[in-house]
Amino acid sequence: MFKRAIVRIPGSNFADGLTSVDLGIPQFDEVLNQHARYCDALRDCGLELTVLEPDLRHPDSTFVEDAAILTPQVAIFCRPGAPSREGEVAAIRPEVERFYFSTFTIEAPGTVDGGDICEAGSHFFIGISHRTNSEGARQLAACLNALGYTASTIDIRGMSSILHLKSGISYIGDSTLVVCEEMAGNSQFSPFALIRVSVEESYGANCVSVNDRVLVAEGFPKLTTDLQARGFRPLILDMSEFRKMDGGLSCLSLRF
Ligand code: CIR
Repeated sequence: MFKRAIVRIPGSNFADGLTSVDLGIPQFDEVLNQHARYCDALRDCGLELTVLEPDLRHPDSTFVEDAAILTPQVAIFCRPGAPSREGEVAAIRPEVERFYFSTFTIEAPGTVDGGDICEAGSHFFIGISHRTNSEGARQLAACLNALGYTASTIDIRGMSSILHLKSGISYIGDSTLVVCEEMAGNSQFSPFALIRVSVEESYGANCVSVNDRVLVAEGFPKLTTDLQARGFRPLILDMSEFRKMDGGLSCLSLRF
């Protein structure tokens, strides 16, 4: 069970962040509304939130998930692969250290974005992407192994529709992975039950299990029905403005 989450309110320069999609410019009022509803949803799931002020030095800093990986024992600080995001780690470090005595930091030349890291019980999938490199994956796997977890890598660099590993897969508990079609054939997923997300609903594959609910983006009825059929309880949130900046549900919080 998660007890807490850290989020950061989007800054007024949110639209200056990185994006690879052509879905228009985010409307800032609506960005704030959607973020507020996301925070309310986490509270409804029983979490106590630490809400950080906007950080105008880093337009992408509302995507807090990319700066750290929180395990029950240790907080791992990432080294984001995009130069414009590197400073986000120093900014969030003291906020995370309020809750963690034990930390580990990915060092150069390693790069790791938290969005590439999918915890699935005692195993971690590490995406090798245009943000997370092999050296970062090696350092992270060594840290996780020392904590008693197993880890393996998945190369997503050839998948043009996916920025981060977790854009395409989510672990939602009960040995179940939600997986986009492009990744569903990966033999590493064979120990898991799969909920496959059709190409049309592929953005929905980034969902988040929070205690007894699964946060799911609005507009993906087939995925929502499939989750319900397997006994999960979807909580639907409008993510249209974050999607314009390549963001998904998981990126907006650090849950622990
Ligand atoms: C970026 O390109 O870094 C941000 N605009 C979006 C980051 C989304 N994070 C995530 O999927 N974990």
